[in-house]
Amino acid sequence: MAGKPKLYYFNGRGRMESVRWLLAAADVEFEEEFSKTAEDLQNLIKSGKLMYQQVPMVEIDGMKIVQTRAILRYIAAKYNLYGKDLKEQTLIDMYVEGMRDLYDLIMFSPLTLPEERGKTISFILEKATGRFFPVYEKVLKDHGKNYLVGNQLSWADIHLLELILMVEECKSDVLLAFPKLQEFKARISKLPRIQKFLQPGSQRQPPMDDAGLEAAKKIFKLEKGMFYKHGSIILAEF
Ligand code: GTS
Repeated sequence: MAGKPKLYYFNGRGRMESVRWLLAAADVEFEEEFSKTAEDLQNLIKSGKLMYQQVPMVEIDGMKIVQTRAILRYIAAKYNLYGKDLKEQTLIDMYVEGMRDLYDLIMFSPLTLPEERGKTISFILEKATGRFFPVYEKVLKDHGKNYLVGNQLSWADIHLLELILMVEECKSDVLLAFPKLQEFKARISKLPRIQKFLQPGSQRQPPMDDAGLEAAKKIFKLEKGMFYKHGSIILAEF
């Protein structure tokens, strides 16, 4: 029997968190190796395991998969969370890619310059409530089903719940005007595997705090000053 998948990243959410969510939803146990210092990452690079000298990387089924979306797509397909045909897969891709646009804004927001932080949060909330959440609210309302695609749990549902919880960390009542998303959140959160992952002690990571941010800056050598500017420019150097 194949061993557990092994995840290589730093000890934080970042790009790997969605992989953790998807594996948990698929009820797959996994191991993690954290790069805790720049030296750890350099050693991993020297080992030749990272195709682009970047993490995330996941060892699974004899492969060393890099590129977050490739990792997620493989896991989704392998564990039957990627629709039943090409049309459903494309719909799942369309939903997930939209979610990732918003997700990336949130993921990079801790790198915002302190004086831009308020603007960044407003920008995230504006995009969440004005652009992305209305799409998923309408999908659920129009087809009246429990899941976004094909009336069965998919990667899109898992990613949407993860995203909703992240946006709620910015503003706890952000779903106020989205009754279908409120129901969706309650429903998906109650699925036993998800419920387990949401409980303390799971491999779910907490939001980035100042210590985590400082560690990540050192590991990825961001200390020279690459900072995110409220969504319009990905990284602005100063
Ligand atoms: N497109 C890649 C993916 O989606 O996996 C980007 C990976 C990436 O940029 N990884 C960063 C890295 O390894 C770490 S993080 O941004 O995910 O925190 N950076 C080191 C480097 O030298 O690029």
